[in-house]
Amino acid sequence: MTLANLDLTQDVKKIFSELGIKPESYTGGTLAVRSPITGQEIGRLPEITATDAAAAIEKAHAAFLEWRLVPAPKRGELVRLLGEELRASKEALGRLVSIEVGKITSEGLGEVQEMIDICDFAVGLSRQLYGLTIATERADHRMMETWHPLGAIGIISAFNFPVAVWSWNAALALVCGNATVWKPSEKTPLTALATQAIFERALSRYVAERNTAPENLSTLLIGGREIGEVLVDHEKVPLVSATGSTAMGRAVGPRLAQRFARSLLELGGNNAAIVAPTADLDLTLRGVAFAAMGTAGQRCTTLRRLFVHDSVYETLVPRLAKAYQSVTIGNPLEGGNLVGPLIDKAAFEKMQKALEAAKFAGGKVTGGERVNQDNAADAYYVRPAIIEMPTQTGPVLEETFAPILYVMKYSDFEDALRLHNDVPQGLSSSIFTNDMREAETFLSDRGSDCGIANVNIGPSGAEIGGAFGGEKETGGGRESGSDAWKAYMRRATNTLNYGRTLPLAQGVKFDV
Ligand code: UN1
Repeated sequence: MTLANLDLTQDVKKIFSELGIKPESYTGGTLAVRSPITGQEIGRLPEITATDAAAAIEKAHAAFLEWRLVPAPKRGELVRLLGEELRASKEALGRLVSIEVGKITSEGLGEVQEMIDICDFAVGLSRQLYGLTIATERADHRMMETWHPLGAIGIISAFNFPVAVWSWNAALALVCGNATVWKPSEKTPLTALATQAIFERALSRYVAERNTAPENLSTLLIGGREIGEVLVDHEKVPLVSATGSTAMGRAVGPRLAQRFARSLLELGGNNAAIVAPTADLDLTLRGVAFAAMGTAGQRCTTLRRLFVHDSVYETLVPRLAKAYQSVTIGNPLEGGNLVGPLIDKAAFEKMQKALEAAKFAGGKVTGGERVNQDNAADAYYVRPAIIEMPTQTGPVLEETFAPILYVMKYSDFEDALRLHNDVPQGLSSSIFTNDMREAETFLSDRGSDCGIANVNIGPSGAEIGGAFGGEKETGGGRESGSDAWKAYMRRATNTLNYGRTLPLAQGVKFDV
């Protein structure tokens, strides 16, 4: 079937009826949603007003006041059920992700798998919210740390991981004793609606099993920027976790700081890989191809800059260019296609602007043109672009959310390392090498300055077990695995005197 004849509204209807969502929740509203696969409208959602959003946040705060009293392992039980419901709805939600974002089927399903994985992680975590006991300088005293729930946590998510980002935050926030309030991207409210319905299923099972849970533990706010602002400015929201562009982070961060609320920022990346003389080139080729072209270049971890040693440049780069020419582009729901569409026309235009700027800066561009245009006028499919750049200038320093890979030649490892770090962003990074010194140097304190640094795998596709996030303009936040849970709790230091005297710290005397 050609794209022009494809009607995705039937698919959406089917998925929503499977999830028990009524048509009035996604038709007849003011927020139009388009599928990037065809460009056709697939839903119209009612939007919340700023006043109602503020009232919903108050209710979420009330939910937090109750939920924090439930023992953490019991809270974990709710997240366990959420994981089960996600398993049951994996096909449906994964397909909806593909329809709303344009991801190929395995990536749509992979996104739901990430949600399931973080639920499993959070269930274990619900029995491991531990603090330290610290040696005190006073006799008959004990000093310890206790971690307490924080409040109603704001979550602002981007279109490219429309549901996984919610789950990384929500699964942890919930076991940590918080309520959540979610403002998804305006481009992907359908998957948000579906996720909220799945959460509610888990919640009703939890309550049916005679557990206590307040209402409004998870709140979904559908709306535009002004609704995000309500969330950011609301005094009952102690933390906002925001994923999106650096520009968004620049707007959100200071507003939160103004009222001394916390921010967890996951902003732009400009991820690079170094291909060293000893690299396994077959493995490198596959690693680079997935990281640079996968998800049509629309991951924050997408590989955007490649530094290739001059001894392997002439072998690797033509092979890479060939892979770019032959990669299958088209309907992401059809098996066999590896590159789906860009999210919308604006994304296409930004990509073309970057290509122009690269040419102007002396870049040799292969690919980047629109394809499949005749079939669906409002869908934006492109051939991924590979650009040989003489130097790291102009658009190479920016994150363009599209499949563009800038390739640069190097001869000295230290030079490559310096250029690698010489961009404003600091999310993810890789080196392809079999030289132990290079690999270890890359991971060392004078190596990659990113939050994620890999050897012999690409920079994208991180597992949930590690802390995810980056430095510099990427915003400094960490979510998902490791001890990222600490961001969703407040720490209290407790000192306890079990003696009969009152020694003061630092030897202070104050006898009244
Ligand atoms: C993002 O693009 O916003 O590491 C997050 C990855 C995924 C997450 C990407 N696990 O590519």
